[in-house]
Amino acid sequence: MLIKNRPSWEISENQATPEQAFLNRRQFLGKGGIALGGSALFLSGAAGGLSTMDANAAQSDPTLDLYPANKNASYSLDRELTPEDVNSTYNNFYEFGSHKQISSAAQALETRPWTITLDGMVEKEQVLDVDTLIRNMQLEERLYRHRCVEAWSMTIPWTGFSFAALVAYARPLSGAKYIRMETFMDPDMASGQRQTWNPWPYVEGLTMQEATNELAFLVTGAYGKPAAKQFGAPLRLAVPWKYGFKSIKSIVKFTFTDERPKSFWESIQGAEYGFWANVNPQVDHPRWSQATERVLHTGARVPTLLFNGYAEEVAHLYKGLEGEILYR
Ligand SMILES: Nc1nc2c(c(=O)[nH]1)N[C@H]1C(S)=C(S)[C@@H](COP(=O)(O)O)O[C@H]1N2
Ligand SMILES: [Mo]
Repeated sequence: MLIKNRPSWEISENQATPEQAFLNRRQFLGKGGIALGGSALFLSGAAGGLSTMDANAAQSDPTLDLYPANKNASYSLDRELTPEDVNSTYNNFYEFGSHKQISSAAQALETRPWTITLDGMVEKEQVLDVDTLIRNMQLEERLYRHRCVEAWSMTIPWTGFSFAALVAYARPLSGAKYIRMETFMDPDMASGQRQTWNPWPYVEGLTMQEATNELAFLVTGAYGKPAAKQFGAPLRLAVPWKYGFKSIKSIVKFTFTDERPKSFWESIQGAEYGFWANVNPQVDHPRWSQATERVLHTGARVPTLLFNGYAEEVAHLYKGLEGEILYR
């Protein structure tokens, strides 16, 4: 199993597919998509394993008409996008297994009907149908970096809406300082949740300032269509200046609170995974260096940037907090 499904980051530099070959292949698949329709699904399915299944799931999505959303040009990047077939077959989603090849198992996730609860310190608690919520928000596409704490990275075309818009919609009370987010809990559906030693459901948290920062994004789609289940459909977070584990998937609840939430990973291993978890190449993980990262689809090792390259947008959020463990 492990030998057959060797993760891309284990590929040495000289074995990695040259960038040009990937570009050519992407152009080929792209053109095929226009000219061949159904057979292009077969082509990408053959190459990536799951794309046909993803495409079928996306086609039955009740919000399909909202895609592709307009690109927000403020969030473009100097990095090549991770090909969709690479991204959709290498995922971290412990609800469906503790390894990266969970994309098949994640198809068990039932994403409709799906409700989102807004509760805690808000003017009025609300339980919203996810499609009603999505249709009330302005969707846009943004290209974001994604840096896992395990030192691999991707670049993803997410579609979604700003977290600040959800906060406005929730009408929090002035005393609210944090937002605690929770993933679904359904051990019948998600085999990983039967592993009772983990503190399910998955929980994450942000400060109100972080959640309302322009970069905090609630993802509904990727690659120009509704999000594949393994990406954390129907609603997941993207906070690209933080390590990937902060970007909680398949959210069912946002709770406004004055208490700092304790996350899933903090509960499991607090010495390694803290509340802030901002990307910093100079602060090593207790068991490995964070100075560089392996670009998933090329295998190339590149320097990691402070706040994952987003210092201009977010560094001001952490002024005066130098005494805290901001980078773990
Ligand atoms: N509910 C939930 N959210 C989650 C995770 C998870 O296991 N469960 N894994 C996190 C980690 S460690 C990372 S790196 C990203 C992975 O997102 P991706 O599979 O889209 O790359 O999701 C994050 N969100
Ligand atoms: Mo991660």
